[in-house]
Amino acid sequence: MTDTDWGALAQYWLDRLAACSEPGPGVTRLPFTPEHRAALGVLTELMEQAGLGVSLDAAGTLIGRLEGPAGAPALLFGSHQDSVREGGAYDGIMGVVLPVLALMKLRQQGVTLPFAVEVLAFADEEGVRFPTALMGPRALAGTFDMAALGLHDQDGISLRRAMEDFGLDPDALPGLKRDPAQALGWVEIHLEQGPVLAVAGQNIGIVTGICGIERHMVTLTGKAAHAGTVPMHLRRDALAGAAELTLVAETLARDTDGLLATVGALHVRPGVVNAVPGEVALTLEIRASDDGVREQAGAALTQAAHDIATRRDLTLQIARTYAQPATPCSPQVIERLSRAAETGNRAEVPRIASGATHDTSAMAALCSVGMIFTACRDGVSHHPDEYVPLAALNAGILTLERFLKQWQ
Ligand code: HGY
Ligand code: MN
Ligand code: MN
Repeated sequence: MTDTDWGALAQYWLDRLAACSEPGPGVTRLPFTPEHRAALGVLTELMEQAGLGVSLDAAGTLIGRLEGPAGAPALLFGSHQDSVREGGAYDGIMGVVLPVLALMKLRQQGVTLPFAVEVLAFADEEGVRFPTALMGPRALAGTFDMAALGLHDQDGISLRRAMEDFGLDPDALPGLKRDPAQALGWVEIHLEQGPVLAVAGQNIGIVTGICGIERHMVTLTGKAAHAGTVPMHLRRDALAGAAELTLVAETLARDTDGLLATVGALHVRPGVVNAVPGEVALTLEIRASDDGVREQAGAALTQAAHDIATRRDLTLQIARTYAQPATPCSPQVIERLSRAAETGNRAEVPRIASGATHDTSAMAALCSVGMIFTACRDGVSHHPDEYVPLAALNAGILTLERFLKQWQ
């Protein structure tokens, strides 16, 4: 097979995995769902074709393992199987398919490695179904907070219940903690989800670090009322308060270098045309590559929410439900990946910071980590139009193949 054939083979498997989705535009594959189960079936087929031993751990992480010499530590690869709602066919899942194909390539070349290799498909990185994420890598790193099992999805199903219904034993999570001595390092290949590489005409970039992130659940409660009979000055309009907070967050982020703030989800009750909104639940997400900047913004916006609620006679519930610190990638792994990706002149391999978060953020608590970005068309992601060109798929597999061969 030529290198181009490997990219086409990757696209074949990505197309099959994209079909493991709820109906509707793009890909919707949430953790511990029938769609997740279907994706595990396709990934198992692919991993077995590459000669990997396949298992599912208590966190719902599918593990494809290539044994090395007895007792040898493992190089770890992988990403997440889940998507956002109506997302793309590459985010996460491409980071499982490409390393498996790189191992398949080595197998066809008769190459044996002096270490073991694992490719991991984590259940939940997006944190779309439950207000938490990264359970799989956090369990391996021993940093998972078991209290998160009590968090519920929008249907009131707890994470614990969803896992049990999926056939998993959440109480076995603490036992997943890995011995760091058995982990040589972690590499995640992921589409950039931005336009930088595409604009630069590059297929591959090496990630220098991942931004920090925190998420707050905010509920503002006023009083639902008739939209035609209650004068403006007598209203306790929860949506007006939520709108004010949203604009305060936007203004703070616009005015603060390196800060991003987003109100991504907002649920209005009663949510009808002729009633003053009585209650609004919204998500407030804050990102920055500097943890101090992010935490200051979190405190400032929490205070702003209290001030708005007081002034508008609303009650406020606000809780930080998720946070992960900014994560620098390992200089040694960056160097190795740059060498593996170099296309003649190392200066050609761009180094790029990640504004998106990844499973890599959590794996950094276990071992040295690195990331490879592939270009994506127009920088589009978290959208049905997400697309990684064949040349970038080929370059990704080639980079992984060289990285494995060069790791001695
Ligand atoms: O939200 C993110 O940055 C990632 O796509 N989960
Ligand atoms: Mn992702
Ligand atoms: Mn994503």
